[in-house]
Amino acid sequence: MLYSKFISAGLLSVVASATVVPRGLFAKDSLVRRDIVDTIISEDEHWAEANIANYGPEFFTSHLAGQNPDLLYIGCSDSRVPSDVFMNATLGEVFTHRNIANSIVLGDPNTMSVIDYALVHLNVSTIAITGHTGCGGVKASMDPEELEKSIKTFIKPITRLYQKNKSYIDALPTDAERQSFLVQLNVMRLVRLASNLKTVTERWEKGLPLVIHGLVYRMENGTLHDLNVTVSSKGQFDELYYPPLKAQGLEFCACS
Ligand SMILES: *[C@@H]1O[C@H](CO)[C@@H](O)[C@H](O)[C@H]1NC(C)=O
Ligand SMILES: *[C@@H]1O[C@H](CO)[C@@H](O)[C@H](O)[C@H]1NC(C)=O
Ligand SMILES: *[C@@H]1O[C@H](CO)[C@@H](O)[C@H](O)[C@H]1NC(C)=O
Ligand SMILES: *[C@@H]1O[C@H](CO)[C@@H](O)[C@H](O)[C@H]1NC(C)=O
Ligand SMILES: CC(=O)N[C@H]1CO[C@H](CO)[C@@H](O)[C@@H]1O
Repeated sequence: MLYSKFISAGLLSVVASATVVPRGLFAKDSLVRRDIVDTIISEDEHWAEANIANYGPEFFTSHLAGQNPDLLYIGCSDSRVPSDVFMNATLGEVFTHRNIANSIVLGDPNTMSVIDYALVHLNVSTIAITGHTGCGGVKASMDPEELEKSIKTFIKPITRLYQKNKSYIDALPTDAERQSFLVQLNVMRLVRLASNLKTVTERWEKGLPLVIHGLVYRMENGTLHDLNVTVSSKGQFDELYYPPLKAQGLEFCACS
């Protein structure tokens, strides 16, 4: 099957680590709330001083005139998927939007304003829509009944995606495979949806470059995985990537 590679490639494998992971600065058992803020203020002071020591005051002042990032990153809010950290990005490089399950929900002014601002005002040339293995929002979308209304509403498009492909997903052998597959299918859905947004198609109509990528971050080992559903012109997703999915009996809407 054409897309069966997606299933095994994204598998969750839980590996017990023998080495000692650096202790969290904000470990809940040792700090009260006030200490957390003291900690971030003092950690920030060290970070700012170290950057000035290494690169000079221009490390900060060179950015005062404005930003000119090339990349819009859309990812999950999950604390274990910190995009600037895993991309080793520095100031001015990445315009970032993170929310529950790296969603783009039509009619949500938060996400839409980020996308419109990035495209129209910042002129970014690349969008990276990035899911991740072990995504709690995607997992919850398969059984959303007990969730708070705000969350249930926000992830409803993923619930619909699951329901539309339920018998396929349910037939996968393990929970980890079901979730991993839905994470990947959801990113594909979002690449398709993004490629139909007005500000996106307008940019293409003007002949400006814009490439939209679908990626998955693997929490197991910190690597980014390209789903190879890259689009750089109008209609490309439907031409290249949707037909083989449809032929397999998988489907999703570009409309929610
Ligand atoms: C992160 O990027 C900086 C340059 O911005 C580089 O000096 C550093 O080696 C990079 N870190 C890693 C782990 O690659
Ligand atoms: C926007 O970026 C493209 C390259 O990605 C460049 O050709 C164009 O001149 C830029 N437009 C503005 C207004 O900066
Ligand atoms: C990370 O994990 C994936 C599968 O879980 C594997 O295919 C990939 O090679 C791993 N990469 C590294 C650098 O360990
Ligand atoms: C995407 O393409 C790269 C490079 O050709 C390949 O290594 C990777 O396995 C592909 N990913 C999927 C999901 O097919
Ligand atoms: C390929 C496949 O099994 N597709 C299924 C996705 O789920 C829906 C709803 O359960 C089925 O109708 C499809 O056949």
